[in-house]
Amino acid sequence: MDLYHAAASPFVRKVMVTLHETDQLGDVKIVPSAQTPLSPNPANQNPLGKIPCLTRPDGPALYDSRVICRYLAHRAGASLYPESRIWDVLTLEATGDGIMDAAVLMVYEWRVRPEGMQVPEFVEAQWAKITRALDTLENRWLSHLAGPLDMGQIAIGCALPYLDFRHPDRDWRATRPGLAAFAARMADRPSFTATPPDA
Ligand SMILES: N[C@@H](CCC(=O)N[C@@H](CS)C(=O)NCC(=O)O)C(=O)O
Repeated sequence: MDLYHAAASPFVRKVMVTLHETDQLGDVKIVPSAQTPLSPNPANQNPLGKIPCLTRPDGPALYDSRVICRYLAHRAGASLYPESRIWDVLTLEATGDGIMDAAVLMVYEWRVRPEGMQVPEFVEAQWAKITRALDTLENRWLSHLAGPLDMGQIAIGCALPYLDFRHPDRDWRATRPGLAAFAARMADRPSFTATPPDA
């Protein structure tokens, strides 16, 4: 299988962490594919032009990190989507992905949109989404985050260091000690130390 990949992408990192955690790294060839909305990689088999995208020998290419991670967990028989708490896991994964979406849009606003057309209020509105999501995680989800590894934890575990990577001036830890401790725990896992974000 080919994985369209860029080490800066938190969505790609979800897939890489899943490959590590389910011992499937050897089944995937990494295809470097750094891109922006204005410069898609024509070889990428995701018609939406986004990464990650995973090609398979026995079916159409898979895209969206949620689909790819679920496929990989199923393929490995891994218990990253436990039926007993599936709605919590999927909601947590959606929260992690939403944080990443907002954080990536902030980057695009400054990097992709021409000078003079950038809208600071748009950037701050994205950051407001992130702070609401972080507060919800701190106030509602810490006990789940302390439990056995699942895809919700992997998604949040990838979203938090992406904030440090792209938005280091925003001190999200200051009022969220529980989440800060969770981020530190995840950072120690071999699957995370092996997949640091890289520009
Ligand atoms: N929902 C998608 C989001 C993927 C995404 O936004 N990837 C970014 C890189 S971090 C991308 O490919 N951007 C190029 C574009 O938006 O055209 C997923 O979970 O895979």
